[in-house]
Amino acid sequence: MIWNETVECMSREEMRKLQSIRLKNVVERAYHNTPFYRAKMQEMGITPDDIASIDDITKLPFTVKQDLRGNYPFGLMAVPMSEVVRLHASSGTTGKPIVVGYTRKDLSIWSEVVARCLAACGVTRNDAVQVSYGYGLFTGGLGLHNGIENLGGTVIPMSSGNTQKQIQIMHDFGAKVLACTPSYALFLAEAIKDSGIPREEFQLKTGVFGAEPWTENMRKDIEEKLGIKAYDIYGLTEIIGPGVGSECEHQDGTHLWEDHFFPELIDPVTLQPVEPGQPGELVFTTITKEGMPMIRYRTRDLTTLNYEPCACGRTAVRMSKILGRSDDMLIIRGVNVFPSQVESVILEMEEFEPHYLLVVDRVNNTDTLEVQVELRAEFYTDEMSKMIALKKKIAHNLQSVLGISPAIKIVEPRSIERSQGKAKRVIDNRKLI
Ligand code: DLL
Repeated sequence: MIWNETVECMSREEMRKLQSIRLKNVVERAYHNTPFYRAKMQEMGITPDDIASIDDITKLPFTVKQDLRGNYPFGLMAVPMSEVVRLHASSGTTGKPIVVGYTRKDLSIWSEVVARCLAACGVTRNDAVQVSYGYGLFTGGLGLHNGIENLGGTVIPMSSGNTQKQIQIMHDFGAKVLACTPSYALFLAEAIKDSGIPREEFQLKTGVFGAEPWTENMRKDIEEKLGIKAYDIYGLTEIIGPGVGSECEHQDGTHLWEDHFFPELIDPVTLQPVEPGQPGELVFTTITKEGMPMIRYRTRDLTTLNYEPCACGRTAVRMSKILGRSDDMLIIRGVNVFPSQVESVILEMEEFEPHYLLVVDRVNNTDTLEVQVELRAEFYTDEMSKMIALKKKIAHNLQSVLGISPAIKIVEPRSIERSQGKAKRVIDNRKLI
C-alpha cells in the first residue's frame, strides 16, 4: 500500500517545485533564528535571497557532526525551547553526544514518514509490530512507535534486550512484524531455535531492519532463519531518526522521502557533486524541519542514487544499500577496507556463521588485521588438515576481495559477542599519535 500517493508518486518536476519552495523557507528560518547558520552563510557571502530554487542548494555551506558537538546541547535550535516537545540524542564513540530537538510539527512529520516506510514494507493496521529497537534517547524505539500508531497498527513496545521475554511475547501476542537491528534479528533467530518452540507457532511475516549496514547475503540469511521477508529502513538522528526512507515490496533500493529530506551525493574529498549514478557521500537538507533544521548535513554514508521510477509506482528516489561510511573505512597497510566487504565473503561461505569481528593492530609499525569467524557446529572436525584447508579457503576468498591477506582466527560457535543493538564489528587497537 502507498501511504501518501500524492507525494510518493509525484512527477520529478512537481517535486522540484515543492522542494524549491521548502528550501527557501528553511534557509530563511535557519538564517534568522540560528546564529551558527547565519555566521556560516555570512562567511560565504550569501543571504537567503540568493536561494531562488533547489538548484541553488550547492551555494549553501555544509554541516558536519562536529558542528552539532560544538553547539552542544541546544545551540542549533531554530525555535525557542518552549516550542520543543521532544529531545533525542545519539552517542558517538567519543566525546559528547549530539542532541536534536523536535517541535510538535516535526513529530507529526516523523510519524508520517515512518508510516510511509511501514506501508511500503507491507505492514497494515491489522498487524502487531514488536519494536525491539531501544527506547530512550536513541531514536529507533520511539520513532518506530509513533509511526506504527499513525499507521493504525498495534505497537508492542519491547525495547531492546531481554531476549527470552522477546521470544515469549512475540509468540504469545502473535507479533506479525519485528523491528530491530539486522544483527539482533539474527541473534533472535538463533535464540528462537534454542527455545524449542516450533517456528510455525510464531506469526512473524515481516522484518523492518536498520540502524546499521547489512548486506544482501545477510538479508537472505535472516529471511531463511526467521521465515519472513526482511526490509531495510534507513535514518539518522541528525535528520529525524528512522524513517528517512525504506524499501518497498520490490526491495530494489531504499525510497527516500525527498519532500522532507533533500538528498545530494558528493565526493567526500573534493566536496563536489558526483556524476549521476556514481557512488558518493550522502548529504541531506531537512526542508521542512522546524526544531533543528539541518542544512547540507554530511552523513558520511556512502551510496548511489537512482531517479528512475520504481515498479511499485513510487517516483521517490531510491538509494542503494549503504556501501560503507567515509569515516568507518579502515585503512590497513594503505588499503581501504570496509567491514561490509568482509561480511559479504563470510556470508557466501556455508561453513561460517554470519558473525565476525575485525581486530586491527599495529605491530612493528605495520598494520595487522585479524578476522575472527565462527565455524558452524556441523562443520567442526578434529582433523587438523581439514581445518587448515578451511582457513586457507577463507583467507584466499578474503584476499581476493580486500586486496590484502588478513590473519584468520576460527572460533567456536557463539563465542563472538552478540549485540542487542548495533553490532560492533571492529576493534581497532592501533594507537596513532
Ligand atoms: O540508527 C536511526 C535508525 C533507527 C535507523 C532504527 C533505522 C532504524 P543513528 O544512531 O543516528 O540513527 O545512526 C545513523 O546508522 O548514518 C548509518 O550509518 C547507519 N544506518 C542507519 N540505518 C541504516 C541502514 C539510527 N538501513 C547511522 N543501513 C547512519 C545502513 C544504516 N546503515
